[in-house]
Amino acid sequence: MPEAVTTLDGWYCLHDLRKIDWTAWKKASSDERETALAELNQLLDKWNLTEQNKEGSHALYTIVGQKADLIMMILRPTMDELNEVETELNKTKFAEFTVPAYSYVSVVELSSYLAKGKDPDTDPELQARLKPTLPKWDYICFYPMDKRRQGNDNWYTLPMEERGKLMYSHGMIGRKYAGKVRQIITGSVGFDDWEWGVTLFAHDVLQFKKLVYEMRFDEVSARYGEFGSFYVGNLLKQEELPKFLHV
Ligand code: 76R
Repeated sequence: MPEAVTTLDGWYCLHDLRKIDWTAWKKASSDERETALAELNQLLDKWNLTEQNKEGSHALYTIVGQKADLIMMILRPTMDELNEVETELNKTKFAEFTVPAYSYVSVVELSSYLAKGKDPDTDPELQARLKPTLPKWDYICFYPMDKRRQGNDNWYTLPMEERGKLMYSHGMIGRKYAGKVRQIITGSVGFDDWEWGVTLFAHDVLQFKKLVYEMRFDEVSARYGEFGSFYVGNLLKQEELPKFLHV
């Protein structure tokens, strides 16, 4: 049996995608809308504090296209805290005006194909990658993916050495985008319907297309990659919420 790669696992992650029920929002009284916005702001203030204290992180983006209107990516040290955050959000007045679109549960993951010989509990670079403060770059791209398990194209029957070589080539392509695209890989085997969540952040939205396209020609993606739906969006700053929600 091929050896499983060891993974380093960091903060737990929820991608919470929602549509806004604009009809209900428009029908609501301005008092109700104000309360909803105030409660949302309170919650975001609390999350900001958690982020400042390095006890978690979050990112809020609007989604382009009909799959969703909003994406919230939330990181917390435990699955319990993640669940609490979700429930707290669901209890707000604002949540009454949202409709679930998609959600994804995973954990920040670094595989040890390339990073060897460092102590993950003390190494500051590894710690920063396992418990990241999410970049508030202008654009987000999120999609879930699997590694194929079919006939001769079975990632999980490849020897470790072969997978390591393929991942090296994958990493080399990725590195060309350093500073342009930041990727956060979250593992979801046993947690959700796909094996990984891929979250990318960029200053220039076109870099997502360039990176993902270039990777399609690399063997890891060309031969072994299976992909779910893609969600792309724009940064939604807290101070922009009133404008976004204005009707
Ligand atoms: O973590 C590292 O920097 C080491 C190299 C590396 C690993 C181990 C790396 C680098 N990735 C790793 C693991 Mn990746 N990555 C994806 C996608 O769309 C596609 O074709 C695939 C989706 C993108 C866009 C991407 C980007 N990566 C993984 C894994 C786990 C595999 C496993 O364990 O079997 C998946 C599923 C995955 C998928 N990757 C990079 C990037 C980028 C931009 C880098 C370079 C990071 C840098 O060096 O700054």
